[in-house]
Amino acid sequence: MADIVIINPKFEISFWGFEAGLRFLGKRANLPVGALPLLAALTPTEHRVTLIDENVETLDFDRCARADIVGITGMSVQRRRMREIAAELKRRGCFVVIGGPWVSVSEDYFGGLADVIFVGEAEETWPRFLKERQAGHAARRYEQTEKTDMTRVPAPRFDLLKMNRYAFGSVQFSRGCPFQCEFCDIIVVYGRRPRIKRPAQIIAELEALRTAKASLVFVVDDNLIGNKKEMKKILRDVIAWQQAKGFPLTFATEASLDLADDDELMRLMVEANFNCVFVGIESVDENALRETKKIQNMRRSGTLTEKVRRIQDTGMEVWAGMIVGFDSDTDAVFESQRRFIAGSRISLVMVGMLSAIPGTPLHARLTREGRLDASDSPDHGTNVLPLQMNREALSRGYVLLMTDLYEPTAFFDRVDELWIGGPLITEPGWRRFAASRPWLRLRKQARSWLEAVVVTARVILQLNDNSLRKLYLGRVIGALRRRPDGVLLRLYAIRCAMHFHLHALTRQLRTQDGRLINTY
Ligand code: B12
Ligand code: SF4
Repeated sequence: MADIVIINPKFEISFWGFEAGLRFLGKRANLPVGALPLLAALTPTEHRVTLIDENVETLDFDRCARADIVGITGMSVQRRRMREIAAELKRRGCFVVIGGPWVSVSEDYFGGLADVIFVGEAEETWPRFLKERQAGHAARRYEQTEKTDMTRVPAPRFDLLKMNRYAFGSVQFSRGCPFQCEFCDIIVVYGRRPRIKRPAQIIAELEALRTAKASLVFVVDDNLIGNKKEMKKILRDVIAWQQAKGFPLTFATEASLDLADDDELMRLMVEANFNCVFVGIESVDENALRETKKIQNMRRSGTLTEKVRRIQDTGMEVWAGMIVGFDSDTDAVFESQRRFIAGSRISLVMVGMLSAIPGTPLHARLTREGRLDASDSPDHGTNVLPLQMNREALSRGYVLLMTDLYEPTAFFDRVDELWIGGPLITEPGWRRFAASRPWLRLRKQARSWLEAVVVTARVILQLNDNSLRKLYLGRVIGALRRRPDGVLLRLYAIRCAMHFHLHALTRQLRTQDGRLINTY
């Protein structure tokens, strides 16, 4: 038997980390990373596993030093902390193994600090490593030859995490994405063939989340709709489960923009109670989309704005990813993105400077062209040397764009245009079901009102910026007057908390000279 500790290191501040807004939700992190509870479930029961998420609890190095194996996971925005932790563990004589999205694309990053590394998925290699180590002949590097068969993945051990400290629960329906965007490492590591769990696996995980009293759940798929036909079947099962249980969960996820071309798929998502979908739009310029092979976003069934509106009109909010710094971008890109977003009713938009993640076709091309900054902390926030702008102009334009987007009035005008001013209602799937069930309606509305009041009160009482406090309160009262609905008000109050994070993030971007956070 081995005593195993697996660590999720502290994240650096990032767009989706929501670090500055979490206290208003009474939470410490956005959601539990998928790897920790899954690795615990993959560990044979003869071993003892302890999970430590440094984002919600203290990392006790003395405890780690007593373990036989210490595992570390992490993505790009954790890589420096991963290295610090590994160094400290090595100083204490620990046996350190490292896996996850960062080491999978940057194998040499940890050098001698890792006794073993895991590249890519680990459903087969993790149990194999444990067996081989027990037998005294573990390798130094593991990589699966075949992609994981998702129909055999066990339910994650969320019971080993402090779930009440996270804002969202998490569940994974599928892995992989059929597209081939040039900058994307997801398809390099997880492949282009979407692989989906069986309905029974998914329903069991949803049931576990319900038992753990989660209400907001992020479906952590690379692209939920990679296989539309199969996903429709899954969604029908999720709808049946939601109806049988009284709609306990509200979902958010990530999907490609071709979602807008499939009415049935959008309808099924709405009926299953998906209320937000994060979409990589990247650019409004067809030349940039062509350059980066984002063909699914190119004009065929309408303009980008029309596609976004089609999704929004079903009752789902669109969150967007945008990129500046493509080869075809000139300094006009900032204004065109600003205009597009202002007219798109998208409140949450993550803009990043084009960055080349190791292992991607973009990284290979820019290496050939001699256009990469090899530093681990590039001076201007991205390792890409842009073609038609200098680096200062790119990072300056990026920071100004983010500042304009998260200027409080601009942000809340976008929120209001979507939810307050127009005919759209939040969670229409749940509402249709609850229409003939007054108790169900009442229960959810009461809970939502309470949460809306608590979050708003925290924002008002804990914020020490008077003008922001006034603005948030004014906006919430305005929303309350025009749409007195608990579910909508809860969403609105959460938007205040999210805005505060983005406001803090953009302020940090402005005041930081040299290294910019958040893009690479
Ligand atoms: C869902 C998701 C999110 C969600 C949830 C994030 C979270 N905290 O869990 C949201 C939308 C919030 C998000 C945010 C961000 N994300 Co994200 N996200 C994903 C996505 C699509 C799936 C992640 C997931 O849960 N997968 C399921 C789990 C089970 O898979 P896994 O972690 O890979 O684990 C498997 C193996 O890697 C391995 N393994 C992992 N760790 C370990 C450790 C050991 C010891 C071993 C043996 C094995 C092992 O075993 C597991 C089973 O096979 C990935 C893409 C991807 N497929 O990785 C991007 C991804 C991880 N995100 C990325 C980024 C950059 C971010 C942000 C920084 C973006 C931003 N600027 O805001 C933020 C960080 C926010 C934060 N603090 O959480 C990048 C990271 C790049 C990299 N290569 O490091 C990825 C790869 C996508 C991309 N290219 O853009 N993300
Ligand atoms: S659609 Fe998203 S996940 Fe798929 S290849 Fe493009 S960037 Fe990657």
